[in-house]
Amino acid sequence: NERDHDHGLMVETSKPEVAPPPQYQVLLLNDDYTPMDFVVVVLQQFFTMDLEKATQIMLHVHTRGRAVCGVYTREVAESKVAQVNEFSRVNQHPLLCTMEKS
Ligand code: TYC
Repeated sequence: NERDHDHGLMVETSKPEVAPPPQYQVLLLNDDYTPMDFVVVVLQQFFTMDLEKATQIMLHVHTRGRAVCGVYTREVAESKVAQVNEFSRVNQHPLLCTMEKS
C-alpha cells in the first residue's frame, strides 16, 4: 500500500553529476639575479622534486624564461605561489612564482 516505501540500498548510481575542479599550472619565471642553487632548493622543497629533476626544470626556466613546476587545484596552486614568493622575499631574491588556469 501507499505506506510501503522502497527502503532497499541504491547499488547503481546516476551518471556523473559533479564537474572536476579547474586545474592551475604553477610556474617559475626567470630573472637575472636569483642564484641557480636557490631555484633548485625551491623546486625540491615546494614541488618535491629530486635534485636531477629540479636542476632540469631550473635550467629550462633559465634558458626559456619560464617553466611549469606543477598542476594543482586553485587553492593548492595559490598556496604554492604564496609560499614560494614569501620564501624568495625573506631570502632577498627576486624569484617570482605565478599561476595560470590550464
Ligand atoms: N637566471 C638566473 C641566473 O643566471 C637563474 C634562474 C633560474 C633564476 C631560474 C630564476 O626561475 C629562475 N642566476
